[in-house]
Amino acid sequence: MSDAKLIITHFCIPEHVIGVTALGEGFINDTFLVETAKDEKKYILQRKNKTVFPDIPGMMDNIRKVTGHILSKGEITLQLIPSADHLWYYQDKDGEYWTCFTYIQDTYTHDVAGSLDLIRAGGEGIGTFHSLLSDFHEPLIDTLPGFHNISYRFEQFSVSVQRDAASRMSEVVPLVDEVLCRKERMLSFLELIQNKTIPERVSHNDTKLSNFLFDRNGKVVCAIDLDTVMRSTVLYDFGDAVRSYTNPFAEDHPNHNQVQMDLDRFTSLSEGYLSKAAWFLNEEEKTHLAFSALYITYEQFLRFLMDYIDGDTYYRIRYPSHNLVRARSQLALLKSMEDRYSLMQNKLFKIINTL
Ligand code: GN1
Ligand code: MG
Repeated sequence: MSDAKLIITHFCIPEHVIGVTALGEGFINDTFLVETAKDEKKYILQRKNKTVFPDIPGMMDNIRKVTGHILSKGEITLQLIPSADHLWYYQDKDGEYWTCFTYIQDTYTHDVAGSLDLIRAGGEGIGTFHSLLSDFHEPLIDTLPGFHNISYRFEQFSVSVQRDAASRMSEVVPLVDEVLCRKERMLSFLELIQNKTIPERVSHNDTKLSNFLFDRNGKVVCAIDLDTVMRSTVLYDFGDAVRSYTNPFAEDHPNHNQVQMDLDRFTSLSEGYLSKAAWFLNEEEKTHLAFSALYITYEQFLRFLMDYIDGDTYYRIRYPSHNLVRARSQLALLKSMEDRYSLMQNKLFKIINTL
């Protein structure tokens, strides 16, 4: 891989760079923290995954438009740094795409939500993000076509199952059955999106907890990882947040018996989200908030399982069965949501009626 220290010289950073170090454990991109001689001025450098993202210039244009819209309202968001060629990315001699944006001081990320207050704040952050973009009308490209389209995911899944590239199918037959037995129900939700009963808006499409920056008081500062900002339903974001925030354990928790959709967490998240978003959601959206959680958790279960069957070609893994553990963990979460579905609906009904 190209040297990140050399790459950073291709971006318009006025301060003297003193260090570039690898940051975090992204599943998809490689991320670096750039430190400068000015203590308070830091940047994030990222090598975007061009196997995952087919049109990185188009994706960066989406991000520029959306962050520009948020900035124009005087709100905080990541700010892109242009390259010396006045582009929102730099392409190195190996054809790799790099991007750079501001680092926001005194902010924190979390992998697992430790308190109901944090969960409520996360819900508010997602609702605020949607709300700020509810009057955004510029065109956006479809960065990852079919990203949350379960019909497309079924097609991919069926190819993976047929191919059995890593000869792992014999291990996962019961899990494949768990995918197939829910297929029709998931397709009927997709139908509501495709026939526009559930409207298209601007959404983040990856609202797991760790994709938001929090301040020291536990309030959301802004959304990060804007790679998947596209036009789609905001229900995908709510659903992904329920998947991520209501499970007291990480998404790859190995003890599946402990994984569950915790109703108190769900209530705090929903209260936070709806306090900021209820004003623009239509009745169909409100009615399907709870189901969106099942849909997205199901999709994530399918995607982890598919990657295991494929031989771990998409998600970065830390150990050989990592994707299988992730898939089992998401299935446990999904089952818990199914068991508590009517409780989730009742909670939402109460929250909406007391707003
Ligand atoms: C990936 O980029 P990151 O790590 O925030 C994935 C999401 C999954 C998530 C599961 C582009 O998100 O769809 O929900 O992992 N992003 C992409 O942790 O596939
Ligand atoms: Mg991402």
